[in-house]
Amino acid sequence: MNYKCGYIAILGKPNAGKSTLVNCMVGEKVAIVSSKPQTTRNNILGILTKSNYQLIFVDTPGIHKSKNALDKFMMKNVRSAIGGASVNIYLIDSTKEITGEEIDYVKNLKQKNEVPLIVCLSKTDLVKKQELLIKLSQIANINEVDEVVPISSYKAYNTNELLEIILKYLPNEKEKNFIYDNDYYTDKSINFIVAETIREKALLCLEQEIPHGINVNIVSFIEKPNITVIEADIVCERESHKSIIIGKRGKKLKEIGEKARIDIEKLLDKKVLLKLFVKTKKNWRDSENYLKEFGYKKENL
Ligand SMILES: Nc1nc2c(ncn2[C@@H]2O[C@H](COP(=O)(O)OP(=O)(O)OP(=O)(O)O)[C@@H](O)[C@H]2O)c(=O)[nH]1
Ligand SMILES: [Mg+2]
Repeated sequence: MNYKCGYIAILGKPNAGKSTLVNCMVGEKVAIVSSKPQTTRNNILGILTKSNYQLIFVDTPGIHKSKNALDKFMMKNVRSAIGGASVNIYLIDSTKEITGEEIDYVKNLKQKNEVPLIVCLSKTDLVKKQELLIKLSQIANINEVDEVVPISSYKAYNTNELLEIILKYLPNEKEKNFIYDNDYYTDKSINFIVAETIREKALLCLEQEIPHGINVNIVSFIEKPNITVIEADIVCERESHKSIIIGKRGKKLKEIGEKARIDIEKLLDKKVLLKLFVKTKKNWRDSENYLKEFGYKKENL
C-alpha cells in the first residue's frame, strides 16, 4: 500500500474563506469564522486522517499590511506556514475583483516556493457562472499556477475534487509515517478552542474596531461531576471599549456569553457555567510583552 502525508497551507486575503474551507475539509470546527476580516490570528492545524493518507491543513491569518505587533506576529505565521508546506493553496474570494497586486502575490508565491500551487476561487455559490468563468480564465492564464479550482465550502462544491488534486501532488511513501494519531483533528488545546469560541461571538456581536482589539484569556477551567466552570477575561484596548462590550446593564456581555456557552457545551458535551470579565490592557496589540503574556508564540510547522 502507498501512503501520503503532508502539510497544506491555506493562504489568502482576510475574509477569503480559509477557515471555512479548513473546517469543511476536516469535517470539524477547528477554526472560528466571521464575516469580519482578520478573524484568524494563529496557524491552526486541521487534520484529516484516512487509512492511507493524512492531510494536515494549516489555516493561516489573512495576508494584510502590518500595523501593530499582533499583525507582525500574524504575518510571521503566514511565512512559517508557506515555508513548511508540501502544497500551497491560495484562496481568492470569487465575489471580489482580482487585483493586479494579488496576481503578483500569487506569482511571487510560486517563484519563491517550489511546491505545487493550487488557486481556489471561493464562495462560488454567491456568483453567476459567467462571472466565475471570466475569473477562472484570468487565473488559468498565470503560468505559475498549477491548478485552479472553483469551490464553495457552504455547498461542499468541488471539495472532493480539491482533495483528489491535493493527493495527486503529495508524494507516495511506502511507510505509514503519519505525524498525528488517528483521533487528532487539530493541534490546538481545548482552552484555545474555548477562548476562540468566545472571541468568535465577540466578533459576531460587536462592531467596527472593537472585536479586533479583543483577546480572550482563560483564567480557570474546572471540571465538576455535572458541570464545567470556566472563567475567562475579555481583554480590550481602551476603557471606552470596555463599556461597549459590557453594554447597557451588562446586556452585550450576556449575549456574547450565552452564544459562546451554547457552542462550548456542544464541544465539551457537558453543561457549562461560563463567567466572563472585561479588562483593559491599553493598546495591547502594540506590546510584545502583552503578546507573550497572552501566549502568542511563533508557530513553526
Ligand atoms: N456564501 C458563502 N460564504 C462563505 C463561504 N466560505 C466562507 N464564507 C463566509 O465568508 C466569511 C469569511 O469566512 P472565513 O472562513 O472566516 O474567512 P478567512 O479567510 O478565514 O478570514 P480571516 O481569518 O479573517 O483571514 C464568513 O462570513 C463565512 O461564512 C462559502 O463557500 N460561501
Ligand atoms: Mg480565518
